[in-house]
Amino acid sequence: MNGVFANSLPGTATNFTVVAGSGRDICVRGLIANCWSDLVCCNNTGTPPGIGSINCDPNEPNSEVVVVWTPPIVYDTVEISLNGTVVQTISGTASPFVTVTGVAGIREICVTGIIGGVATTPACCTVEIPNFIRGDTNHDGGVDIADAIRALQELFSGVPSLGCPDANDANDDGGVDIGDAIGILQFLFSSGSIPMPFPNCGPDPTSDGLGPCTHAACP
Ligand SMILES: [Ca+2]
Ligand SMILES: [Ca+2]
Repeated sequence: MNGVFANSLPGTATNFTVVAGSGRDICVRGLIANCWSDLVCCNNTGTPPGIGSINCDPNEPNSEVVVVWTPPIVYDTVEISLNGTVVQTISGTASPFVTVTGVAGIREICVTGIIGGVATTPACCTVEIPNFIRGDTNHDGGVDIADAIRALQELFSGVPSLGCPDANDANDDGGVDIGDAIGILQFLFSSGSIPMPFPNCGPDPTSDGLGPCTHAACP
């Protein structure tokens, strides 16, 4: 295969199986009375079997996702990509799981097997780890008086939320209420502070029951 000896079979053999898509020149010759026949070759261009199903388990406070898959064959290597960029490459004989770090926001993770230089169809999952600026109620990238006003409007004037309750939870107590508007005002005008990830975009370091988060300032 690809110019390298792979196997020797009895003269009565009529078939030999290689992994589909190994992409190599496969050549056969016969030996009789100490004389070799000419080589007869073909190119194995089939598509190797895909990686199968994968499971993605987000660890939200650490911005990590544990990815586990069940490879049907042993690949040469396995590539793990995050939003289309390969972030890890492991040996096909390594245990079929990795931890992908630095995941924040809505992201697609894909696992692709590579064998003989041919890539399988990737198996993908989509994970969502909240990525937001705490206290930035109006999603403009900073925290100022407009965020306190917006928080009050959402609570008392029917103004719709912009889709990230974690950002509205300015005091990080796991709920959205008047205390968050007060928290923003105390941060702006007295000695109050706003918990992480403020002032940056980031995940929520404390678990809570607040729903999904999409924050315009943290794509
Ligand atoms: Ca703001
Ligand atoms: Ca709160």
